[in-house]
Amino acid sequence: MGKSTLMNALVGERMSIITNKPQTTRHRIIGLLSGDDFQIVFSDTPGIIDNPTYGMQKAMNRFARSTFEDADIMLFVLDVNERYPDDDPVIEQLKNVKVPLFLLINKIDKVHADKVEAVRKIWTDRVDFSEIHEISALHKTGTDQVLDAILKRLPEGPAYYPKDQLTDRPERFFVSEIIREKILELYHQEIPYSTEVIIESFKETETNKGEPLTRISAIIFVSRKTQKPIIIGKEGKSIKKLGTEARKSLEKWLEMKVFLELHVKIKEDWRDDDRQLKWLGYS
Ligand SMILES: Nc1nc2c(ncn2[C@@H]2O[C@H](COP(=O)(O)OP(=O)(O)O)[C@@H](O)[C@H]2O)c(=O)[nH]1
Ligand SMILES: [Mg+2]
Repeated sequence: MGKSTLMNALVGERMSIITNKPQTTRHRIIGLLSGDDFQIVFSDTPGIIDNPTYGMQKAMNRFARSTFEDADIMLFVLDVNERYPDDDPVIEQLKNVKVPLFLLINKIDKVHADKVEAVRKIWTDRVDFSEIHEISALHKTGTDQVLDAILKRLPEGPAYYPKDQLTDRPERFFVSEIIREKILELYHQEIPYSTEVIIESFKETETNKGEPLTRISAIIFVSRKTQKPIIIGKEGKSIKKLGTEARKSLEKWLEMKVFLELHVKIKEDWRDDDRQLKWLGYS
């Protein structure tokens, strides 16, 4: 845990949503960092899910695995408190990495130094890493050193993106992610995992006082009939709270006033429906 937090720390903009729940990141998201003579293309991915049940999860695994094919440097972010059994398929995958492979022991702010040392020892014996760094992605401890190490090993080549570009995703994508982040925070159990957010319209206008205003209309798709009343809540209380929290977060991100409208629709079993998955960007 800490992949998305790390990418945000390194790119310096809020690219990926972060929650304390697993499977928050569903897509491969690119964050760009350009200097006078370099460009780093960071690729934040979902974690690999052991036993994917839904088509959506299989797609998430494909996004995660695709980085094994085209990355010049691989960063394996390990939560210092996380354990992997010896036969974990992730370990086998790491052993097959052909490019420089960094172990980043994350969340060192949460444990004593001897714990970090013990984890380092275990993983040094397990996998032949090119480098090991101890970091706190949250507090940006050790992240500058990671950046320097990446720059030292970055192959030479042309810049793929314009220097001022920060990501390959349109603004609308981040708007839907910010709403999804609030759903992950406010709802429990299966609800956030059964939900997808689609931006129906996104318009920059003005308030009647002439201040900039973005009007956003979003649809929340759930995968079962019974989930709709849960999203809405008693007398609409839950969705009202979601709307307020999401609007505040969007106003911060867009740096202007936001008018947000939320609708809930049922898309029966969308997580296993190839057509829907394609439409929702999971292919
Ligand atoms: N204490 C601490 N928490 C962290 C650190 N890095 C990430 N977290 C928290 O761990 C959780 C998961 O982080 P996230 O970046 O979404 O992990 P991902 O699933 O690998 O992308 C969030 O609640 C983060 O705030 C860290 O260095 N220290
Ligand atoms: Mg993530």
